Parts: sequence; structure tokens; C-alpha cells
Amino acid sequence: MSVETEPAEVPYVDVVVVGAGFAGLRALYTLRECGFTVAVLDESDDIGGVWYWNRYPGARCDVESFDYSYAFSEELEQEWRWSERYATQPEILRYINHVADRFGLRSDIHCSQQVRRAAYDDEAHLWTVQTDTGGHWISRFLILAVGQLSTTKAPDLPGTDDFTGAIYHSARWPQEGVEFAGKRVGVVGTGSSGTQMIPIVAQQAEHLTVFQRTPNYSIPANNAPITDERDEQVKAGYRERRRKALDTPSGLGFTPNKTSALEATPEEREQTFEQAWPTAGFGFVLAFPDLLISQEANDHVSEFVRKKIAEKVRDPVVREKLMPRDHPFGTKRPPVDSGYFETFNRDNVELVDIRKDPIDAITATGILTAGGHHDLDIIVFATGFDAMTGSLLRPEIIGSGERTLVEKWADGPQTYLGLGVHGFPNMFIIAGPQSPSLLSNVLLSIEQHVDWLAALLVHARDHGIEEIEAEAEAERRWVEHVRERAEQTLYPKARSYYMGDDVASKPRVFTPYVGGVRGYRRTLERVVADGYDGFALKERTSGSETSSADAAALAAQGLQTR
Ligand code: N01
Repeated sequence: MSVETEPAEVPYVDVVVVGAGFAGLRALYTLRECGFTVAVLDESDDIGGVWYWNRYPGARCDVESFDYSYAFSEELEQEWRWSERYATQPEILRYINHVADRFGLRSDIHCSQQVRRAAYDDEAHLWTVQTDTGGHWISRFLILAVGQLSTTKAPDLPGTDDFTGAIYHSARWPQEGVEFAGKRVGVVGTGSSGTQMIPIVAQQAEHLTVFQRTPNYSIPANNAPITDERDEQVKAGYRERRRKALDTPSGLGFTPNKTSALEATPEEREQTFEQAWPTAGFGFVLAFPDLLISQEANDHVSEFVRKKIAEKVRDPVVREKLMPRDHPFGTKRPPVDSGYFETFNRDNVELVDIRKDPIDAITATGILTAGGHHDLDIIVFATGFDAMTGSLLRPEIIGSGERTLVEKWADGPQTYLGLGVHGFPNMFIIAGPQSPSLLSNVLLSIEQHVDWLAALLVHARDHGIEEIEAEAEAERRWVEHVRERAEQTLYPKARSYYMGDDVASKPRVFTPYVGGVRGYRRTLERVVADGYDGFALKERTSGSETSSADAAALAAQGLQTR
């Protein structure tokens, strides 16, 4: 029987990982293999991260299945059979669940535990992590694997509460699905989610109204089933495929054409674009190496894509509304679509350009724009996320000297290599701001980060190091490097979530790292070769030869008195 006055026991683990998506599961697997104890916490009631939530019709990955999958286990690689070039959300979620079961990961995953607060104890060099349901952990290390696109956002429109129909967000889709048959549906937002969903909703709904703010370039997916022959072919050369991916800027295995788009003749340029258009998918942005660097080169590709859009849309007025002209191709993340533009040829689909005809309010029966009222039964917000930093800043994270991450990042994210943050010792981020992250095959970047971090933690354990902290000067130089590299590109010309334009209150700074997977990998290797250059590694002081468990017990006592 427990004595009432005794403090409740707080579990100690070597590492708390926040997030049970692709990154969190991979971290759990690898850290366990290295002999660490781990607790993975996730706010959802099951694993999967974004692939748990994004169940909207048509949701699928726009990186090829063979590449958007774990590389850490050759057995897993060989035994899993992807059915399509671009896997659907249900198939990806099945894969994630298969991985969790196959590697026995579930026992260390705690769902329905939204991290509310994580605080660093400067004396004990430990993190204490608290969740909304009263969960409480103490750990030496804290790894934030919260994803880049997890915190949703929807427009704050007057009258939203008055709407008598149903409102959904693409990334909080109900498990039971949504019945569109016989309904008048409005979709707000034409990013990757809207672009994937719109063709399917159009087929099912009685009428679909699309509310578009920015016309988007989109690349055709040319999705197809994976034949047995193709499956065998890829599996026979999987190691080489993975190795090649690591050696490319995108981590997707596409090596850009070596010559500038401007050195090619108009005929050669056209031929290269035509060849890449139906086959390259997202890799089309790399058809030439300078498409995202030179405005003149980009003008050619932007015009090529506009021409392709024009070929697909019959009505000249609708066609013109769909023409992306206000940003260079690729500087906002281009969707990869299946029949998006053709959908606007349907009789039951209407396009509203809300830049010219802005939304005034939501009413009981639909959406009121300057041009009139649109009667709707269902409204879908495919309006995206508080991207890249939203989920990192949502919990209260308190570092050294009681400084919060929100305070530290008031002018934008500041990290060393995207991995560590000065003032937040023993805390690391997976595929977060200032790493290749969303500008790469994010799964490859996740695995790269996890392996690198696991090696760092093993190094720390082997050398009696109990505190690891990014140094201020190394961080300052990295932030500057990230900024300089971005300024050499066309990215700052667009209003995009890369630039922090997704949320009005965000500082306008470029958030991911454009240096590419290959260059970034070399940087990580150099940092290790130079003895973890840029990280202060603090050894246990003599006389404090405590084991992790002892340290945890001490911290737990201290914690009770805070
Ligand atoms: O979100 P988005 P998403 N009023 O931010 C509009 C990944 N992803 O969920 O362009 C009206 O791209 C906004 O307009 P504008 C992928 O990385 C991957 O579609 O800001 N409209 C835009 O049209 C992707 O990039 C897959 O002017 C408003 C849209 O909503 C990322 O997730 C599939 C608005 C938001 O587009 C995000 O995609 C799906 C407002 N107040 C997503 N606010 C894969 O295949 C925003 N919009 C892997």
C-alpha cells in the first residue's frame, strides 16, 4: 500500500522522445539498439504522426514509396511490398504500424500524452517532462521529433460558429471519413492537401466550390501500381539506391542535369522539361541545377508549367484564374497532383479567386464573398500548418537559466546544424528548422539525424559526458550560413511557409536549410571528425560518479521541491 505523503514515483529514462511518427519511431528503435532507455510521448491516441491525422480523400505521399520508407533494416526493405509508385495514407499508416510491431516498439510508446512542459535542471543536467494528462518523466536527453507540419491552422473568419453544416481540416480528418455524396462542398486552400483532395471530392460531391488564394504550379504524379518486375528490380539494387539518394542534394536520388538552363538551347531546354515532366515527379524542380537560383532560368520553367496548365483547362476565364504568376516556380512547395487542373473542366466544379473576390464571412449556410454567397453543406479547410516551428513552440520548453524556447526564437529559429540549441543543453531536434528537412526527402533526413544523434549519445556515454550543448558562436555562424545560402536562391521571392509567411505573427526568415542533403551530410561528418566541433561536451565532475538511475533519483527528489 502506498504511503500518501510519499512523492509519486517519476519514471527515469535516458531519452524522452516527443512524437511517435516516422522520426520518433526511428529514434526509439535506434536508441534502444544502442542500449538507452527511451520513452516516446505522443498527443494522439495512436502512432503515425502526420500519417495518423491526414486521412483526407486522396492523401498520399508525393515522394516515391521506395524512397519514402526506412532504410535502416534490409529485411524490412525486402519484405515490405509497396503497391503504388506514390503510397496512399492508409498504406503508409499500415507500414508504420508494421514497423512498430515488427521491432516491438509499442511498449515504450505512450499515446494520449501531449507534452505541455519540459524544463532543464541546470544542476542535475536532466530534463523533466510533463504532459496534459499528468504524465511525468525525467530524462538525461530530450529529443523533439514533433514533425514539421503537425500544428494545423485555419482562417479566423467571422461567423464560423454560425455554420450549420460540418467543417473539417484536412489534417484533422475524422477516422470514419466524410460522406460527400449529394453535398455542396467548399474547399479553402490549394496547396498539396487541397490539390490532392479536390479531384476526389469533385467526383463524389454534388457540387464543389474551390476557394483559391494563390494559384499553384503543380507537377503530374503519374502514379501507377508497382509491378512485380519493378519491385524485384528496385529491391535487387536497394542499397545502391539508398547510397545514391544520400549523395544527392534532395535525398531523392535525382541528380540535377549538370548544365545551366541558360546554357541549353531553347530546343534542348524544352526537350529536358518534356522528358522530366511525366516521369520526375517532385524531382522536376531539379531538371536544371539553376532553376531555383536564376530568375531567368526560372522564367523558362515557370512558363513551361503554365503552358502545361493551359493545355489542361478548357474555359479561358478559369484557366487564367489558375495561372501561377506571382512567384517563381518551386519557391513555394509545388504539389504533385493527379488530375487537379482537369477537375476544373467538370460542370459541378467552380473556382473562386479569393484575392479578387475575398471571403467576408462564414454564414449559417455557406461562405459569403464580396461577389456573392456560396451555399454549402460542408466546408473543408485545406489551409495548412503553423509549419516547421509550430509544434516545437507549442509546449513550454524551458532551458538553462529558465529561458524559454519561445523567447529564444522570438526573431526566428536559432540552432546549430538544426540539431542543437544554445541554452537548451541535452535537447535535440529531428529534421527541424535549419536542417534540410522539408527541402529533402524528409524520411532520409530523419534517419540521418537519428543515426548522427545516437552516435553522439553513445560518445557521451563512453566518455562520461553528461551535458551536451551547442556553443553560442557555432550557432551564430550556422544561422548566418543558413541565411546566406537562402539568399543565394529565389526562395525569398515567394510568400511561403519556408519563409515563415504561413502565420502572420512569425518573423520572416527562411527556415529550412537549402544546402542540400549531400552538403549537409559532409558538414555533419566534419563536425564529428573534429571532435563534435561546435558542441560543448561537459564531463561528469569528479565525485559525481552517479549512474543515470542515481541521477534520476536525485532529480526526482529535487523535482518534488520545485
Ligand atoms: O498546406 P499549404 P497543405 N485563407 O500551406 C491557403 C506537405 N504535404 O496542407 O498559398 C485562404 O501548402 C494557402 O494559400 P496561399 C507538403 O510539404 C505533403 O496543402 O498561402 N486560403 C494554400 O493554398 C505541403 O507543402 C503531402 O496563398 C488560405 C493552402 O491554403 C505541406 O504538407 C500531401 C488561408 C495551404 O497550403 C502543406 O500542405 C499534403 C486563408 N486564411 C501535404 N491560409 C505529400 O504528398 C492558407 N490558405 C507528402
